[in-house]
Amino acid sequence: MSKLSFGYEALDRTGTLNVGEVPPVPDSERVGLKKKDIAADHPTWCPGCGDFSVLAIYFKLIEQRKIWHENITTVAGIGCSSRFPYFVQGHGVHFIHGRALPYASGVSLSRPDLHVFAFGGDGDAFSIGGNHFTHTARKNIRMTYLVMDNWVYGLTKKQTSPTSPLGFKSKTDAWGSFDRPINPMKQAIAAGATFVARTTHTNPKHLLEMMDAAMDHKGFSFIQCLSECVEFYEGAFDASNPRKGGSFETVPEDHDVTDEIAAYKLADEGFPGKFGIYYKNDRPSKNEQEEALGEKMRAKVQGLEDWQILQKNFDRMK
Ligand SMILES: Cc1ncc(C[n+]2csc(CCOP(=O)(O)OP(=O)(O)O)c2C)c(N)n1
Ligand code: SF4
Ligand SMILES: [Mg+2]
Repeated sequence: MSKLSFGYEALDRTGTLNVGEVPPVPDSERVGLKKKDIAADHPTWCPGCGDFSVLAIYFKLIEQRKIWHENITTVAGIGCSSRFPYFVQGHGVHFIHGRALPYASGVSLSRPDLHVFAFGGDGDAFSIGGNHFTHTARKNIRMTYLVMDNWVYGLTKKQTSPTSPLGFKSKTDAWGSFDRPINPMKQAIAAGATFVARTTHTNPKHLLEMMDAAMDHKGFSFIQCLSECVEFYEGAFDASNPRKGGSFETVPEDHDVTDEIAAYKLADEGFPGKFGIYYKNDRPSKNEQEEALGEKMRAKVQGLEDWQILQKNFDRMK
């Protein structure tokens, strides 16, 4: 299949359709994009890094959910894990350290037709980006935020992160960390995230299941994904990996995902804990509420474009 004779492939990659080419095939006839269509740069991660699995599963999800190039929206902060958007052929942003969520919020609120995926690490999410995490969760802005938690700062070569366990020896805590680690699951529930799930890079099937369920959620969906840093924290998650003698247990079938207290209890279990959806509720998202407000305003001033309504409001403030 040559690129020139099949307009839609050219359209997907360049966003333009050249004169003389056949028009794009309708959405219903498109097939899911394969890895070869979505992979961009070769990942620069160390061989064996857990982040590779997350990328592979993101590709699978894109294929399975038939997300076309023009709708792929991948946002990240700074860190090894945050290099993610470079490796995906689609719209992507490698933004400021800790600031992936404000950027993703803007995209989500202004483009209701897209599902935004934000990716990052434990440092990016809970250290420098901790405040943004709290506010994006409480505002329930529609997106999926997957944190590749490796319990360390990988990119900057081994500093203590907010999820590093007590006693962890690093370049910032040569004698072992004294600081009580945060628990991302409790943090997400307490902040008001409406979908909170836990998975691991060593179980790709489960990871795909969680990402798929998160994408169906209509508010802020958070996934903590254990992702081993083989360079600076090798073996951190062995106790959760049956291939390393550990145990992988899913959330019990009778767990009520709408019960916040039950979710905290699950989150309070010692490592390796349980994997799956801990918490989920249907509180309206900011997106839905802003959309409803917009409709109400438009109904009051029929015939005006959105920018004209805004202009009128500004004029009134003068
Ligand atoms: C404002 C700012 N402060 C500090 C840094 C240095 N820095 C880059 S990545 C990083 C931590 C990354 O850790 P994490 O988010 O856990 O990602 P990982 O590399 O482990 O995937 C830090 C402190 C920076 N780039 N910008
Ligand atoms: S330093 Fe760690 S987190 Fe970064 S690419 Fe290497 S293994 Fe992955
Ligand atoms: Mg990290």
